Amino acid sequence: MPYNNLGQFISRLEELGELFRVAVEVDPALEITEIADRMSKTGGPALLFENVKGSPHPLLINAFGSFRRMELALECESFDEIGARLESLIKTQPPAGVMDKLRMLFTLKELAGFMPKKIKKAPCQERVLAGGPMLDALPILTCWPHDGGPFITLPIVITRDPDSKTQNYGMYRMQKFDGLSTGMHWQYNKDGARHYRKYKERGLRMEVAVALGGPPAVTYAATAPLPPDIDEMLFAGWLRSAPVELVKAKTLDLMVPAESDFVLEGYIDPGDERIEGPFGDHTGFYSPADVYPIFRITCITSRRDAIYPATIVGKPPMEDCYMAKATERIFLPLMRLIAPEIVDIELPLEGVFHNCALVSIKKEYAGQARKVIHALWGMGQMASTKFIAVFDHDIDLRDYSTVLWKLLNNVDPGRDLVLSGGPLDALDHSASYANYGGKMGVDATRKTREEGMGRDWPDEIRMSDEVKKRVSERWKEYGF
Ligand SMILES: Cc1cc2nc3c(=O)[nH]c(=O)nc-3n(C[C@H](O)[C@H](O)[C@H](O)COP(=O)(O)O)c2cc1C
Ligand SMILES: [Mn+2]
Repeated sequence: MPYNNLGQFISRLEELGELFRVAVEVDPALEITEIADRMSKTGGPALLFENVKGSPHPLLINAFGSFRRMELALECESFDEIGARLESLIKTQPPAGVMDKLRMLFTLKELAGFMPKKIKKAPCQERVLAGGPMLDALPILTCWPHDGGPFITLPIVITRDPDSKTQNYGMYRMQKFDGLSTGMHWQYNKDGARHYRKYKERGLRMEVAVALGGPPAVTYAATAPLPPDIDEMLFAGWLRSAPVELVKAKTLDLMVPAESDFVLEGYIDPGDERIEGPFGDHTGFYSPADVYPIFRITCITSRRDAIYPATIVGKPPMEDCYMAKATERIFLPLMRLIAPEIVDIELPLEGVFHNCALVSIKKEYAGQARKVIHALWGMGQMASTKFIAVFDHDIDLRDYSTVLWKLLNNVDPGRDLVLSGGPLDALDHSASYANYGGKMGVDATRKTREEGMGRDWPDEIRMSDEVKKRVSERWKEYGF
């Protein structure tokens, strides 16, 4: 049974011993971060803080913070199981060009049952707050000592494309400026930012709704790197095998997830921007202050029993790592649509997802590793990847010792590097300029003559099965 709301997910976590309630008063400024960070680093449970200083609302954190809890959130045994479902969905389609396939994928009749359902009366509107410093009631965390202020860290930001009229749901952190306004940190390559640029160019006010909480699949879907104009709520419905219920926002022409815990309603005026940050980010460094739009709040609706969801990011591993690992597995079939030779992909946590991709391929012709490197540098959010290393298919990318062994032994830097430049992730601090800098691809596959290898590639050492078997059988006899 899919979870209809956050409360049901919390009950399930509690049943399975995956949640701990903290009854004593805790400070949302830094104290919760230190507690949650210790839990993240030691494989601890989700935490429900029932008594957060200055707020009547309980705060949930680390609910997605392990493979097990992320699997529970998506109601699967493994993320690969969802990847396989997506793969079989792709295969149900008639042959077509890659882009047609991608577009058609989300209009298939197999998905018709998972289309969002509009309802009239919704739990997220049981209470309505309008006027006064509305945000002050929420237990918004100040995460790290040098942060620019408190930040809403698990928001589902809802905007509408003024041309296609489709809604986007993206997770972008929001700095609380005062009781009525926040920053809106959508990076240049995200759908929310794309929408905002259109409103700004046309001098139009942009309606924005922000949902907090609700079913875990809805929260996860806002983090998923879906192609533009593909509805995250249809994706969430498909993930949980039940449609997401939406209700019209009280004061906006936007639909919001009906089971949300809170919904902030408001707008962004064209060019109404200010400095946001710094923020202790998921790279393990502070991302610098920069100019972003200001979200002005006109009303907040909520459930009667609303729980405030939060996360903290910082040096990996943190809660967001498990959300991103789910994405790595679920989206592998989509990457194969564009580069079918890809066998596997591993985004090491230390590379914080945008800095490093390890890829294995079934290599069949000269230059194929380079082809895959260039394909990934042109593919959605993968386009901002800084380092890509490509290996032959017979390697386990999660066996980092073997990965390093191949990388260090198979590569001639004079021949096997692809040095390039292009857009980088907004959080890369090593580049000379924001969002743009150098990139490196490494071909760590076996090289052929056509690829400039002037000698025969050596065979890898492997003992014969017959001798291995004989030694295993005689092992006791040796007397070790
Ligand atoms: C906890 C968390 C915080 C995030 N914060 C931001 C952020 O502040 N800005 C941003 O552009 N992306 C952020 N992301 C990544 C986006 O949610 C992700 O790229 C998503 O695909 C964006 O949706 P979109 O493709 O519809 O724009 C965050 C992800 C997580 C899990
Ligand atoms: Mn999107």
